[in-house]
Amino acid sequence: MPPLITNIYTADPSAHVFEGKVYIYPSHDRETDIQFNDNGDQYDMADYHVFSTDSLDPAAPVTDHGVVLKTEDVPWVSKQLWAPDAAYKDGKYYLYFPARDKQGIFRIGVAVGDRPEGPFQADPEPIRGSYSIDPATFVDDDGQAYMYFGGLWGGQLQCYQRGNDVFDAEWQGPKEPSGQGVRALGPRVAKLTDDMRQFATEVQEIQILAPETGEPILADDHDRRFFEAAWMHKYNGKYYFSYSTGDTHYLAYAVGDSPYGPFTYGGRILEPVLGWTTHHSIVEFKGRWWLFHHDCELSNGIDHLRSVKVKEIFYDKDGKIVTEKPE
Ligand code: FUB
Repeated sequence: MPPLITNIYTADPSAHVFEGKVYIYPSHDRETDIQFNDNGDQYDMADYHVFSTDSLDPAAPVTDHGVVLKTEDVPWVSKQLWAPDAAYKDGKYYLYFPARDKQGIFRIGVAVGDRPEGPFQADPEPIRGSYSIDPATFVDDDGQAYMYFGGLWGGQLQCYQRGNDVFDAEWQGPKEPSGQGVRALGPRVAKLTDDMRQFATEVQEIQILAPETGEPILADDHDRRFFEAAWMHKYNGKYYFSYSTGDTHYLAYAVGDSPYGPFTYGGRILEPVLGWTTHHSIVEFKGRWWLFHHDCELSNGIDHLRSVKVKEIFYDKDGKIVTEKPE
């Protein structure tokens, strides 16, 4: 399947339907001399573009709205504008983005605009109490917004084992708690304030449960444990939390009855693609469901030069996500 966007390298697509069109908020990958490492230093992105399309037909044009935010626009950022997301509420559009602050610690920022394609004006400080990477915002049917976030290794989630917002530099780099019976670190969630610019509640850890035991998935269950790339969508009244398993390169999902979980592991949405990372979003458009993701086929396998793709997904009669249309 060819990439959706070919004029620049793009990754980590967060897709939303705004004003009847699909808007895509991806990372903008760029060339670098930084060598591949497990800390992700080679993902050295410096700005964001926004894309939109009227149709997900493979032949339909995709508009690049150009640069909507860059490192120099955000006073607290030092480098690495990683996977963003966007949200709409009460007439405003919000662009959420993780980046390293001047101390090298990942925080999550917000920028506000009047249009889905920007421009966006960044708040001068990151969201208070934010940390790690990969923000995914979900606005529930009652209008309450939630932010899911977190990512291991270079994403620094393992640095917060002493409680929220206490950064432990000892755990920096490609390592995470392990050992027999050790629970996997969970993604995080917090409600957002009505103005969408701060956390309204304490950050909570989310539990992903193994269906066979009803217990939290363990840290050495690499095929199913959370690594990064959180996404939330709702289908038939159920909350679907989906994520990347990181070093095993799957996209997986888990289902729950509340935006806070717990979520019970449901299966895989995408098998490994070309490239180390895998990241995604799921959105309904014109009555069909779509998985946006990325791979490295366009760059012939260069890990930090990725391209956004899209494919249709389906639900079976039990609400399981399937990649082929059920009979
Ligand atoms: O694009 C940089 C990082 O790679 C993202 O934040 C992760 O989800 C992974 O895709």
